[in-house]
Amino acid sequence: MKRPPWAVLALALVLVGGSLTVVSRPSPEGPRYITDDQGRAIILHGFNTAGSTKSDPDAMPWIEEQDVENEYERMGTNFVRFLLQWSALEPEPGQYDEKYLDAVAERVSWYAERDYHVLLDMHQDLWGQGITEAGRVGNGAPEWATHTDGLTVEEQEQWELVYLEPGTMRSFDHFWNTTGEHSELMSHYVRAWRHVADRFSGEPAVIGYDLMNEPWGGTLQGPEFERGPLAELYRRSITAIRTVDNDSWIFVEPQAVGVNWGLPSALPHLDDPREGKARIVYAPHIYPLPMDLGKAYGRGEHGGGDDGRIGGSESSRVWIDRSISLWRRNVLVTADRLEAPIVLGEFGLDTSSPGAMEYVERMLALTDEIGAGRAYWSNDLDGWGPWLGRADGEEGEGAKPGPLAEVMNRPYPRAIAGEPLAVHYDEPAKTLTVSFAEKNDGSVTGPTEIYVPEREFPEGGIISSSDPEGSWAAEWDAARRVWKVESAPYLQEHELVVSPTN
Ligand code: 9MR
Repeated sequence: MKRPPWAVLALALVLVGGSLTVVSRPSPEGPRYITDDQGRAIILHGFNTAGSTKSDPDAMPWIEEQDVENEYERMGTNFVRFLLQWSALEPEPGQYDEKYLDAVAERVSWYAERDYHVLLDMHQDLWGQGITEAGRVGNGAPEWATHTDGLTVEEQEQWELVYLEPGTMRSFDHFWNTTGEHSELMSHYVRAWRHVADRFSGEPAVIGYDLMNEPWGGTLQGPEFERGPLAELYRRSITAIRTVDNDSWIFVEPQAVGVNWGLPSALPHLDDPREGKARIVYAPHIYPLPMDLGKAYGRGEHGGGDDGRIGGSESSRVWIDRSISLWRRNVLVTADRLEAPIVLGEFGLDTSSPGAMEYVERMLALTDEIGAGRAYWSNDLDGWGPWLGRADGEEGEGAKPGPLAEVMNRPYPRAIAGEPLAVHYDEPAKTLTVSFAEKNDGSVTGPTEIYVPEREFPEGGIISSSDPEGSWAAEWDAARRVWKVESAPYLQEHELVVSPTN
C-alpha cells in the first residue's frame, strides 16, 4: 500500500505529540462510573449498530429483532451504540420526522426487552451525503445543512482523506461558523438534540446521547477547535437537553484526528446543569495510526501486514502497542479534566487480519483496567463484525458467528452494587474477579450481576465471595446466564470470583 501524504505528517505528529503529552496522574477520586436507575455501576460491553445505517434509505441498521436476540444468546452483551442520522431526523429545516423516531423507538424496545443500555449516537462521517452529487461518500448532515460553496470533493480510496477535500472542509467551516455565514446550522443541531432527548427521556433503556461522532474541525484543528466551537456545541446541546431530560448521560467525543491515534485532547471541562451530580461521559475512539496505514497486529516482523516497514526492523505490533499506551495515558488525563467516566465508543478492525483477536482482547483488558465501557465497531456483516454472514439467507435463522463472537463472549459484570475497585478477567484461567466497595449512602438498590458464557460455565461455573459464608447470596439466572449477587452490607469491601466448573 502507498502511504498517503497526510499519514507521513501524522506519523511526525505522533512523535512530537508523544513528547508533549501531560504526564498521567492518578485521578483524585479514582475512576468514575456510569450508574443505572438502581444506583449500580454499569460496565458497558457491546457493539456499534450499525454502519449499514449510513446507506439505508430509511436510515435503519440491518438488524431485525431476532438479531438482537442472537447477539444476547451468543455474547451476552448489555450495550449498543445505536447510529442516528441528522438527515433522517430533520429532513427539512425545523421539521422532524416522527416516523423515523418511531422506527428508532421500535429498535430501542428490542434492546430494552433484553436489558440492554442504548446510547443514541448522532453519527456523521465526512459531514453528509450532500458533499458530492453522487452521494456515495459522507453521511449524517441533511443536504439543506451542507454548503460546499461549489468547492470540489473528490472520492478517495482511503475514505478519511475526503475530510481534506475543499468542499468537505467548507461544509464543516460553515457548521462551526468559522466563516461567520451560517450560525443557524449549530442552532438547528442543538434543537434537533433537544427533540430527540424529549422523545426518549422517559425510556430507561436509553442510557444517553453521543452528541457528535468523530468531530472534525475543518480549518480549525486541535485546541483551537476543541476549546472553541466544539465546546460551544457541547455546552449548548447539554443545556438544551437538560431542559427536557434531567437523567440521561451525555457523551462527548474529542476531535477524532490525532486523538484516535493516542494524541492528547484539549477538550475542556463541561458543566452539567442537571439536578444532582454531573452526568457527562468522555467517549473517545481508538484507531491506532499504524492500523490506519494498513498494518496488522500480527507477531511477524511486519505484523503480518503489508510489506512496508514502520520503525526499521520493529514489528508493527510494537508501534500499535505504543499507540495504545499513549492513548490510555491521554484518555485518563482528559477524563480527569472532565471529571467524567470513560466509554470507548469505537474500536475495531478486519477480524481476518493477523493478530486481530489479540488486539480485541487487549482492548477489552485495557478497558476493564481503566474502568471504561466499550462498543466494538461494528456489528456489520462486513468482515469486521462478529457475524460471518446470514445463515443461508433464510429468515429467522440468524447470522453465523465468527471469531469475534467468541472473544466478545466473555464473563463481565453487567452491574456492580457499589463503587468498583477492580475488574479483571484472566483469559488463560477463564476466571473473572470483581472487587468493589460499599457505597453506604443507600443509593444502591439492586444486586451485582455477572454474565458468564455457556462454554466454560455451563451452569454458571463456581462463584465465591470474600464475604463470610452465610452473609452473602448468589442466585443463578440460567435463562439470562447471569449471576445475581447480594453482598453483606456491613462489610466495606467485597471480592467476587467466578471460575469455570472444573
Ligand atoms: O467502516 C466504515 C466504512 O465502511 C465506511 O466507508 C466509512 C465511511 O462512512 O466509515 C467506516 O466506519 C467508521 C465510522 O463511521 C467512524 N469511525 C471509524 C469507522 C471505521 O473507519
